[in-house]
Amino acid sequence: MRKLATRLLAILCIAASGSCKQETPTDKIMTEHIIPKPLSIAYGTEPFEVTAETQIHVDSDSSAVGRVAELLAGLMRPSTGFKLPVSRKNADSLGSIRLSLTGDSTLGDEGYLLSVNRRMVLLQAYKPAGLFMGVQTLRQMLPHEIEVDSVRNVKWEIPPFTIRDKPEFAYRSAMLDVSRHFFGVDDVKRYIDLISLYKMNTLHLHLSDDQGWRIEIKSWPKLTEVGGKSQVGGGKGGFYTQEQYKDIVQYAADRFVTIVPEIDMPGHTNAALVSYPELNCRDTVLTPHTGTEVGFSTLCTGNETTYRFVEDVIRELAAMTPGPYIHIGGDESHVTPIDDYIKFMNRVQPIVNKYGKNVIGWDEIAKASLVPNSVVQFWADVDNSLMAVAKGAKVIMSPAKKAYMDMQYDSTTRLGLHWAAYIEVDSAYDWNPSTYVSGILRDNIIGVEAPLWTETVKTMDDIEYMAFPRLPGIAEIGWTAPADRKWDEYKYRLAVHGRRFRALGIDFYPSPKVKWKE
Ligand code: TNX
Repeated sequence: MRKLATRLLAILCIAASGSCKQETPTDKIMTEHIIPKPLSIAYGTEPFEVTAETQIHVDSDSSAVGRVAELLAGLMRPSTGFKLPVSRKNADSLGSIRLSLTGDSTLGDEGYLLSVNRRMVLLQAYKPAGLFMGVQTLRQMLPHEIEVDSVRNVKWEIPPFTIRDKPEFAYRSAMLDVSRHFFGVDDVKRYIDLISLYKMNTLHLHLSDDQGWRIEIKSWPKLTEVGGKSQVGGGKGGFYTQEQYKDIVQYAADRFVTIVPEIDMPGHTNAALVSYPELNCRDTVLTPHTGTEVGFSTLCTGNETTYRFVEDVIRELAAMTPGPYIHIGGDESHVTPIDDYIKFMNRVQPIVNKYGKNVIGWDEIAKASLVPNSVVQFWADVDNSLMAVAKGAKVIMSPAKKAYMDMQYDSTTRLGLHWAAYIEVDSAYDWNPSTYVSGILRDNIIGVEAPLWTETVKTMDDIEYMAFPRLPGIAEIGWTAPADRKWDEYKYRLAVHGRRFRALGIDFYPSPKVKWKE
């Protein structure tokens, strides 16, 4: 009788996806707390238990699929202590976790189907990226101890859900400012790990600003020899060699994260100007900038050397960036006369295109003529962003009042700024990119980004404190349709993630808006 009731409930739940939480029959099934919330969940009866005998099977020769399987095994081996061998097998996956590519193109590039019952776990996707996304869901369905090295005495049960899932937006991004304070390769890799747990698929690296130039450019070596040696507060700064940058790009690609490098121009360029004074034509004494004021520097837009510089930088950057975009900044160029700014942007966009990449620029770039496929990133100025849409450009939504991870939570937060707003975890979650600016519609938007500027952020712990717990909310805004998102429900799921944050050693802000689980 009870089985029948459960089955009936499961059928009802498929119809009314996601709304079954209160009605589910067992406590085990109540453990649904996946972030971002999946498109639909149906509930079965008996969980799958991962044991010393469990194997991981793939049924494809694709090396990308093999890598996803190895990532899953690599996650589970230290905590469980099980061997979890990965092998290629076409049939008979009873007792195993099976990763499989299917011909179901309706899942899209990142969608997946995950079904769990007592006998097996079957994860299917149209593309390897979808398998990776499904693995993140599976990871969140395992006990949070899965994130810890060597724990014993945990029953490694996976609840019996059938999940069909795919994202609302294709572009789901975090930005890290490595210029104001420099963060090394290991920190960037950890950030990639943390954002990908929440299915973000893009990391935008803000590689240059007034305070420091962070990427080796072989044709202009002083950019890093000189411009790489400063940061806010006068610390030693740093930069990525091209080898290190490629290593980051590869690490990200293995996790289906695309790196979007940003060279901010023509403003925010003091570090470049100090390195090569011929790029400056203003009457100012140039010294390394270790403060936090903005808007005082500009490349000399009337000088041909500037365009040789820009082209060399973009050529070298494009050659080691497989992703489709190069971000050219364009914000707060307060000392560039507007006509010069427009001429500069009109000349620089085709240079980016010449090296096979599309442009992203902060919303000010909409003042220029936008070449086809240039994308505008809304951060503050509504008029600029509406102009971008009128010019046919797509938009990335990162409103400073909602999505800026460097804003303080409240006036007592030990780090951060508050020029845009104080942003508590509910405020960061509770907005809809498709209605945030009237006149910017769903179809104009490719996705969302959570930028983390680092004027006040010095260490990995600081990064974690500002990004968590807000970043999973931005990730959910990017993944889950607005109709399926409610703060009053999300806050319970987020509360459960506190355990996972702790297991991962994330130094998160324990917001009083959430009743964190011990
Ligand atoms: C504005 S957002 C900036 C950055 C600062 C940030 C601090 C944007 C495009 N420009 O230069 O770091 O505010 O919140």
